[in-house]
Amino acid sequence: MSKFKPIPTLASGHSGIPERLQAEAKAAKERSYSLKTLPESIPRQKPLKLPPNITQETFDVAITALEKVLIKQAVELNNKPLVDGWYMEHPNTHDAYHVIEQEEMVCSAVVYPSNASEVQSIVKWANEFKIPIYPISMGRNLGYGGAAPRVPGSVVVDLGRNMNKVLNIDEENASCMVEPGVSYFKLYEEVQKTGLPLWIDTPDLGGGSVLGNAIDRGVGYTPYGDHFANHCGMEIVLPNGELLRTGMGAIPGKDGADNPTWTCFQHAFGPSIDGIFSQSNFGIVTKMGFWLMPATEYQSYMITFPREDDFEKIVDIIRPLAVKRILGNVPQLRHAIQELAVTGKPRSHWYSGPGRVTREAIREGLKELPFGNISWVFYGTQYGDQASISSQLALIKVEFGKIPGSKFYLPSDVPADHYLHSRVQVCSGVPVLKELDWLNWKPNAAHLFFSPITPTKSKDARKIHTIIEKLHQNWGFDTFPTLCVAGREMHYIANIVYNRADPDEKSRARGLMREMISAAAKEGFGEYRTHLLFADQVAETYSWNDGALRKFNETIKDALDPNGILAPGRNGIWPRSYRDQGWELIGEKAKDVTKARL
Ligand code: EUG
Repeated sequence: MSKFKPIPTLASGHSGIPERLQAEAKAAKERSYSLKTLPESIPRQKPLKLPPNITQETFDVAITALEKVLIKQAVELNNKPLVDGWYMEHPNTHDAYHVIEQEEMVCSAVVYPSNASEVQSIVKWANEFKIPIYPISMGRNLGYGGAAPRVPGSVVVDLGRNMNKVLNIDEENASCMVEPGVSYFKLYEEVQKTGLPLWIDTPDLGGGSVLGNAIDRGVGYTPYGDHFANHCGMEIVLPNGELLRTGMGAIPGKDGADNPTWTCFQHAFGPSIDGIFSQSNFGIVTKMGFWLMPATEYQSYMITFPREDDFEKIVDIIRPLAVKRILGNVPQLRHAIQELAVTGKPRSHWYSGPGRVTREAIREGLKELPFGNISWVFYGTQYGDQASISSQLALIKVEFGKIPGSKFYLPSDVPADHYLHSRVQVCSGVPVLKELDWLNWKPNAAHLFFSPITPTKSKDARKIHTIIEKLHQNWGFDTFPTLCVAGREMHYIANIVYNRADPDEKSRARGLMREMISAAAKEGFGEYRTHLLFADQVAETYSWNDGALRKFNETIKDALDPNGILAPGRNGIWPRSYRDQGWELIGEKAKDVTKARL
């Protein structure tokens, strides 16, 4: 008998696991908990965190008023013990992967709207009481802040719980329209139910919100992997409570229907404004359209490379293949250490000495795997009919074959439990859980992503890799590089895995993050996305011409949200009333985010 309650299923709630993954989820959770030394929760050390400048009395009045504007009794105070939980049972009260004290970045309450009109009411309520609200779709932005509000004491607006419908699947247009609480798992199941030959695109893990991930400009791995690029049409509640539709959705459909071209054409007429609602705090997206990919034949593969310094050659071979779109999706280049990590075995299985896992230990560990002493692995997938896949693969083999000792493998060449089989699923739009396993590297593991953009050119990629590698060495962390190839650029994702129970590790993770952001910026590199606590520092690196971009964002923010109620500080955008009050984590403050005003 398992000591755990069954993991919530999709049938029991929007955020649950599909039936097909029950057994796998149970096993993954048990592995994760077998390494956990932290208790499930500890008693709260601090009183309920109120919004800034709000007394208990005003807060009580405000909460009573908030309950009245909602159909359901749908407000919960955040006064119970905080539970980090597990991936499929994650909190909406704080960041499950806290990089500072668990209790520092918490909300005062969570509210659950049931429709856009209730979201409008909540926004009006926030303006009336001057209480900051922090919308989440599902709160699985893990590694980037999870469900935590940047301003503690904010009221989290959990859109997903009651707004989780796939509103439409359009067979002919190959598109869909979703609400914030639709996960990749759920969209996949819903598309399967239609029996239509359509694919969704999923990131490495399937629990996240399709809408939320896209407005954070997340990435998946089919040819539709750029999620924001493949969205079409948004409905948005503005910070003044007004409801807006973008793109062709701004034209009223006949007799009150949705406009039939809403999910066909992105830009419509006039300025293309969808982008300003991604990675911002300018509006709450309540509906979003996405293109689905017509199902096709496909072939996944992996190529291994023996030497560390094959890196340059690999990158320069990838570039023309990617730019010519012979590589049709978002392939990944990973370091050999990830081959060890993704087995799910803890770090201690591979290395018990002091400091970082040594190259020697990686070499030894690789003997347990089928590929010998490798340094890099390229995970690719080709699409189309068999004839085009064959001709693409022939080209790809010739190109990578120029690197001595490189080896090409199909899924049929590797053992049934090898990670390549998981890539086969992800790269054909089947959401999985497998990627969770490499979090077992450490006990009580949490992770934090450092995500710079590098041109797909060997010199640049080497520069970024060297910065990351050296600073990981300085701060005592193993380096986990995953390069997600978009084409002319690659998202270099360095995953810092740390033990949540160890304050020293957390402090070093913060130091490492801070120094990587700053060292990368000195060379002209910047991040595509970051954890909430580093958003100010990253936003500040986009400083060209005396911070023209920041000023532009502030102008929009102040015009749309004069009371500064919507997610203040998200992506480094602070409303006027918060600016220069000590909130921005820049300059001296960036040196120790624990000293921040929180
Ligand atoms: C990954 C990729 C991302 C990201 C976080 C994680 C992949 C990890 C391309 O974007 O933001 C294996």
